[in-house]
Amino acid sequence: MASKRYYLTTAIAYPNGAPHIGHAYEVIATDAIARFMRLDGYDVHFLTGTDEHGQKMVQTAAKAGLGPRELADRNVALFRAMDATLNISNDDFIRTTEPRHHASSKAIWERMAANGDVYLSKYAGWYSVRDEAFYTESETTVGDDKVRRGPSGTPVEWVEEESWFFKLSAYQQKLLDLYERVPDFVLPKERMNEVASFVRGGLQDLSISRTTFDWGIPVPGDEKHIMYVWIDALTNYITGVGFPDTDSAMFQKYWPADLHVIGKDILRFHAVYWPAFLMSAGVDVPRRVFSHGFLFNRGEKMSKSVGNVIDPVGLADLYGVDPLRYFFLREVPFGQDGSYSHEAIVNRINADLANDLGNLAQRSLSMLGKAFGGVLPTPGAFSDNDRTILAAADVLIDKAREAMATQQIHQMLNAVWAVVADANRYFAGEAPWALAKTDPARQGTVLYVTAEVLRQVAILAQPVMPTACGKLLDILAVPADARDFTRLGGATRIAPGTTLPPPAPVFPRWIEPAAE
Ligand code: ME8
Repeated sequence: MASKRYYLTTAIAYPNGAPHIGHAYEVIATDAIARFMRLDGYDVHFLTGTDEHGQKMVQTAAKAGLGPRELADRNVALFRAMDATLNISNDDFIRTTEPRHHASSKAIWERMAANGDVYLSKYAGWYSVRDEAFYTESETTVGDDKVRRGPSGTPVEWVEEESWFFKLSAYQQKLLDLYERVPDFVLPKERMNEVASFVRGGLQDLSISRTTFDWGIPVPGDEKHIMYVWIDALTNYITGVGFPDTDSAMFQKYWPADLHVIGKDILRFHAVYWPAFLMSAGVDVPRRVFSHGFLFNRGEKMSKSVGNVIDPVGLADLYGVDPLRYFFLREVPFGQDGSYSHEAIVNRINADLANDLGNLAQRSLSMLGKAFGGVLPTPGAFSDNDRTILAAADVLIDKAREAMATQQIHQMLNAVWAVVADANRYFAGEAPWALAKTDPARQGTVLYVTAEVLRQVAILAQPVMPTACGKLLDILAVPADARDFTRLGGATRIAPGTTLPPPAPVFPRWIEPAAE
């Protein structure tokens, strides 16, 4: 079914260094959304990759005594390794140095030029290499240190050279119309308002080529110019689905993209420039740009045992991949800034995972093992308490879909963990351990209801913790083909009579290593 397809992307990272925690956060969040949509029956295409051209790459490479290609190759290997470690389920990884991307960037340029939106002039103004962005004089300030900086605080340098320009000014009204027609084109909403007021303030034409270095994609018909890196970078999103072959099955199926996930520092490129380029090229605009916040280390020592680990692969090794994924997505409301620290991570691991979910699973399933030989009993008539907790589990899928429709991943997790808390209260209140002698049938019903709630929780938390929830579903003996979202909401229940394997702990506690 055509409507059940979903195309989502991360930003493509500059491979001028090793991946950092911000890169990990973005790809983890996008992966959770991709997995959620797949489990919800969508045919998903998930693209990530690297943005390899531009002056920043040239400068960083030169400092390291490398060519830009060599620097990219080294770091791309680290990005791919990080994605593998973090269990990222991307369908493709694009490098902007690939021939398919050069062809696609040339094609979008030619389409914009054919539409009359590209002209030759001279650029004289400020440029931040760190941001790869042009700034007007009024956007810059000179600090006490006499260094002139752009609005993001990065140093700018004076650039004066012949340049091709894009008629961005011609797109002001069309962009405002887009924002009005699609009010959630940018989320969170506050960010949409900021973008719209920026555009209402007027748009200047954009310099889109450089002549002072040659690490980039040559401008068609004027090869002494290379494209401004953002023209080529943004185009990766259509290259990834087969552009310029707009008749290809890939392009037909997946474009326009449903979601570009990016950080707040690059919103203007995605919400202003990118739709304008696409309109000019006669290509549909994406459906949504979600701008996430920034993550900050609270600055403390991350672990007594490993020292100051802050690289994402080190953190995953230390805390475990799924606990780390859970921590970021539960702790930081998606769209807002957040901070992370050893203490905060350990707190989530021990409170939410080991205590709330892990203990409930371990206690109820080992009781099932002892009292019923691991065979899930047929429940008796449900009591009001049984019906209440089952109903809470049954509405979770609706709540989760509602939260995820606007990428509120933390809300989805909040809803699931509220049911975990309810289930713990239910379990404590029903005291099934005390029923073993007095009313074994009732004990069986309580354990059955608990297992059913655990099943729904485990299915719903899979997008965030794929491996751990897979293990939990294994010990609940849920067949591999019965773990998608069609199995939620009370349509099916965990099958009585199933023999469960002996329970193994899925969410270990963090135990602080003894101080030396
Ligand atoms: O901007 N916390 O690449 P990049 C959260 N190549 N997210 C962060 C972050 C932090 N501390 N630091 C960076 C680029 N990010 C361009 C993108 S897309 C066509 C081109 C996010 O490697 C940042 O906001 O500097 C961006 O979404 C992504 O990491 C890559 O940043």
